[in-house]
Amino acid sequence: MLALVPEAWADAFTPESGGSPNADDIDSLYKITLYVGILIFLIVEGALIWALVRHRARRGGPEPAQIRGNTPLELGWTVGAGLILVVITVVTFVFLGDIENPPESDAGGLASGVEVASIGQSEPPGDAKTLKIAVNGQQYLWRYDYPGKEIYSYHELVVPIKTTVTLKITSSDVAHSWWIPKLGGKADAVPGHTNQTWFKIPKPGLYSGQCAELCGAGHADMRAQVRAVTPAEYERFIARQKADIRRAQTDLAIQRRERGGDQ
Ligand SMILES: [Cu+2]
Repeated sequence: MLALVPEAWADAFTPESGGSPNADDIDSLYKITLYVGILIFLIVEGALIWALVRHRARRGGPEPAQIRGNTPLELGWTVGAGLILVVITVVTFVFLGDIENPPESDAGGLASGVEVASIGQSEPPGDAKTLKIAVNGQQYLWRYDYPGKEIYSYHELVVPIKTTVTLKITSSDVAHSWWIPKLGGKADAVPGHTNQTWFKIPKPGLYSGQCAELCGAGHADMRAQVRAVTPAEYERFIARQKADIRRAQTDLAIQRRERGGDQ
């Protein structure tokens, strides 16, 4: 019954993709290597089975030729395997740049120049036009700090579509791992160290994932969610979140004063 759940299959034999260009590139790279592997497997196993059948011992048949070593053949498959390795290495490096380096946001995304400044974010040169979110893993939840003063959320990260979002990932207790399969590779969240990853989501949607590093008794509950919305909805979310946090702080201050100030 567990195997019948569609989610259990995800993309069965290949990485999930479709939420972000880097996830698509990882998926393509994986498939290229997988298909080369399948082709070689079929050739090797095919030749083996063919030889077993063709040259099997027959009752009363002649003694088969006893062959030891074949220099051209041995050189051939050594050089052949080397060449395949070189090709896979070159193809990997062709993809690697696009997987690692965050691209610019698309037209219609949030972080395109002026808007970035308006949400209180200063851009270091050479690192322009991405929305930076600080991700913090904690037993057993994820906290997201958005650009601007004291705007954060837990569990669900809300981001604008068509916008390159770079994540600075760390942890405040033990090692966790950030992973939303459809949005790209996983990144470890390690105390005292910051890892970076990115995604750019083309259309509104909900993407879910799960902490991918056994981090304690509540690890199974340490899920994560990314909600992609239009830039306008994102701005509204930020404004609402800001107001909610401020109201909670004011309420707390009032409560403290009513109880006598020192509690
Ligand atoms: Cu965990």
